[in-house]
Amino acid sequence: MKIYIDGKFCEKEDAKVSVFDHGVLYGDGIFEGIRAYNGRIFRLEDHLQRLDESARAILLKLPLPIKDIEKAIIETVRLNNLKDAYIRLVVTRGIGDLGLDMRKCKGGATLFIIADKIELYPEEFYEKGLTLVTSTIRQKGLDQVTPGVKSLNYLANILARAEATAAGAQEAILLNATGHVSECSGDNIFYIKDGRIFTPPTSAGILVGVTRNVVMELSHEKLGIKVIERNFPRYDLYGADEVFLTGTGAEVIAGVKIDGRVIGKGACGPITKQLIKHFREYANSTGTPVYETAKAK
Ligand code: PXG
Repeated sequence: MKIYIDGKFCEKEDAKVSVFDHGVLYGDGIFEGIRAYNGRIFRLEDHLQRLDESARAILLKLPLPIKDIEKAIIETVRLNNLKDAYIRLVVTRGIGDLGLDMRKCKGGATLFIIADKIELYPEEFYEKGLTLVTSTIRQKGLDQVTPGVKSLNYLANILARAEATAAGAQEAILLNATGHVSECSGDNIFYIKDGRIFTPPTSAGILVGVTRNVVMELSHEKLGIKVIERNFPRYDLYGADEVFLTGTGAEVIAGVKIDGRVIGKGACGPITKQLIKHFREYANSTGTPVYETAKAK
């Protein structure tokens, strides 16, 4: 496996960052999780735009222009000979001293890119759906570093996921400070009631997922259903006809049991099934080509 790190490619064993890197010392950095389908990188521009916005939000100067980061991503996938891939891009503050002062990271940000085979939920989960629990951990408020910044501070999400695992579930729902549903530890959340589709708005404290946006577009274009963004309590999920999650890793997947309550008929429902189908068709027919020079968009 070839890893990109600060302008060079090296073997996995040699891909190392310093113990003085503020990404390691403080979680001071940002990342993106991106997928490639069939030799094309899915919604690469959207991920790069979010990366750029996250960098601005944390006063981080990206080590390369976005166009060059794009080239480095494509090259990483190409060198690893991958058609379907999970790409992790990380930008840390770089090497500093033991203090908090970002000005001490004089060498500038460190950028690394890993492209690996994807690990999916087994196909049966897409038919049977996932079990979810509400986490005891609250979503960060908008007055903190907003959840919209994809920062290297994922401890709350990791601990929420651990609660799900301990409860025999696959994902955890995070409520925000007002008790409204925000998102899951690594996915956005939607519910369907009487043919209408709802999802929490940005103001609920969410990462604005690339998959979330694609599903909102597909729902409108393919099903004629305009997704409604609104705040709701978890009780609306308990009474929903269908619940589904979206994320780069999970794609579109149903949630069929929440805090012990069975949702709808307890399996992936008809509208979620349609969205899974449309998402897969779309994902396999779009994206930035890795192995051709011609731009297919
Ligand atoms: N919310 C959070 C908190 C996320 O981390 C999403 C929503 C979905 O966003 P995208 O752009 O992917 O549709 C994410 C991203 C994993 C894993 O291993 C998942 C994410 C990040 C890191 C790891 O499942 N999801």
